[in-house]
Amino acid sequence: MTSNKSLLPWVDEVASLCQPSDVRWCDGSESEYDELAAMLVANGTFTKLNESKRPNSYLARSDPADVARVEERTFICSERESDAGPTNNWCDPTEMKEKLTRLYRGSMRGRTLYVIPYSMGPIGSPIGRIGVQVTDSPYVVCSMRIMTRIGQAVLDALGNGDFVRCLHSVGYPLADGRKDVPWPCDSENKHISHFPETREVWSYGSGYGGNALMGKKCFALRIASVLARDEGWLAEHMLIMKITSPTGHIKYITGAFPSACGKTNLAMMTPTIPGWKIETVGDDIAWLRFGEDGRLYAINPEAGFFGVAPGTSMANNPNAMQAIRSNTIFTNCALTDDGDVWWEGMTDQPPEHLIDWLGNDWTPGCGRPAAQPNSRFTAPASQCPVIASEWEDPHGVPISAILFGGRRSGVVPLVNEAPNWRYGTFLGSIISSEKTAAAAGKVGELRIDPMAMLPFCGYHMADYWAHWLDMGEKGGDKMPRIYYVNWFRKDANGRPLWPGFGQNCRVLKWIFDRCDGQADAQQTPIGNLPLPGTLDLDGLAVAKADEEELLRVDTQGWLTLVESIKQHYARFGDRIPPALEQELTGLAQRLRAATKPTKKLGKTG
Ligand code: GTP
Ligand code: SPV
Ligand code: MN
Repeated sequence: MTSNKSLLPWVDEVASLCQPSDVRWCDGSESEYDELAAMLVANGTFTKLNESKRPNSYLARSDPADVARVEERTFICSERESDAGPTNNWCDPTEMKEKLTRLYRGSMRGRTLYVIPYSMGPIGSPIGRIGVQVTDSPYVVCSMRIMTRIGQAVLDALGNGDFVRCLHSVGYPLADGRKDVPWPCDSENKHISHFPETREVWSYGSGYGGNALMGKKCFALRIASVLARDEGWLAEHMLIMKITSPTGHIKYITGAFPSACGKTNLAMMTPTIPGWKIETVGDDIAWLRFGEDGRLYAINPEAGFFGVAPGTSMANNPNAMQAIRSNTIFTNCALTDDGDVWWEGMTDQPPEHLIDWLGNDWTPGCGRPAAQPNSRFTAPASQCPVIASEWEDPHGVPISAILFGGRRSGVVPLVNEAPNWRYGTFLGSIISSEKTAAAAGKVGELRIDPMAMLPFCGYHMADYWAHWLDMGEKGGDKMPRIYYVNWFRKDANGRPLWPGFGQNCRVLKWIFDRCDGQADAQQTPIGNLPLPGTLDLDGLAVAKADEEELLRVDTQGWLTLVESIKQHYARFGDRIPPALEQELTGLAQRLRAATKPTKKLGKTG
């Protein structure tokens, strides 16, 4: 099994603390998956979907108190509080471990402890990393088998090497005759705790998504961002896509958008301009490193999609719909009378009857959503019809451009190019977005979510920006170009101005051409915008006035934004990199002088 000198003692230690009735090492085989899935069906966690409609697929309904990531229960327990910074919840690591040790004591009684060795990135990739998750949730085992690469091959690759220790318990022991429930959790006592110095994650009380699938946000972002800082690379909340132009030229682009703001949809979109091709490398997380040629290369550390279900349809994301046709776990979606799944936006007309995500009868017009707004599908990336052939290249793909984006009904234009890495880093540091159902809390509230990493950066946010600037210094003119995009701008009456989804390729085409010095731009106080008429809107019914509004620099809106950025930056005190302060001052000055006419740039300007 394993000869790793620290793995066996660690598993023994966890077992003696959590007191499971059994310990099982996961081999990652299909038969193991089938056995666990059958057990989950018997226990009521899974409903097997109609085999002829959705082969080898299941629907899980969670506890209504466990439906999303819990940011207020997420902690960065660095030794020094100042290393966690003002955007993270901090707790002294010794104190947190004492507290969690009390919660973990006996927390797996009556259950099996599963040991999941997993690889983030292709097994053996020089950029990849290994983690071991110990969990008492078979739902998590099944999900991890889709989302990561698990099993004996990982132990073989690990040898006696280092791994990230991830301890997870749903916190629902079956002691003293207590009966199991379909979705065990301890929602009152959830803790998602990270120990960056010792590369550990201790998660307790939740079985859902990023709280429980440790490879995702806990390891691949919070712990990995610390590794990346220490080792000179980047761990980012980014999709990775491959774009092929009609002349056969290829570029790879990454994009950071906050949770539920369009990464999965952009990564596998069907472009509407003839001759262009989009393929998927990753839909949520990117690890980026300098290659031998000095360029930045990205790998997708994951092996599956944990995608937002509502809004996904054959009309706007056929590739996702095909990726989830089989071998998929659905969580908190609605169940149709013929044993399939449904969610808001899947079809124009809802079915006449459903079982909603809470297990109740549902009919159209009843006033309740049938699927939970953060309901999700868990599907193998290999099933995506437009998965790029190089998606598992252990060396990654070279990146030409990085997009930042958010959900903003106003102020932020459709696309804006940073003239250089430093200003691009500044734009990343100020992206703001309306909150979504991906995290517990109020939806729609505007918040600044730097680099879409607010809930995922494992250290001080200002140090993280300094690291970005430092990477730019190292990479020089080989760094990707940076763009700030917004698919969600509305007019004064709340009408969306931009159709989004496959039509976003029009913006991607402009970016692609800009990278080659083939598209015109105009310099504005906030950055380089498409010169009117340069965005290819052929065949698209966007009114001239709407196009102007999409590309309008809302000077007043930006001046107000500058004030909120000042407050945002003030939170970081003197740890804020001076370069970003200078970019902010420069932006404010240009906005104040904005009454002057704009300057036309040539194709390479
Ligand atoms: P996480 O997995 O939480 O990180 O989300 P994500 O960034 O991958 O977002 P995703 O692509 O799943 O989209 C979230 C929601 O936004 C879905 O309901 C989509 O239908 C919707 N959406 C995605 N792209 C667009 C777009 O271009 N325009 C509009 N209007 N909605 C979009
Ligand atoms: C996100 O919230 O950004 C997600 C879902 O991708 S979760 O895995 O729950 O973090
Ligand atoms: Mn995400």
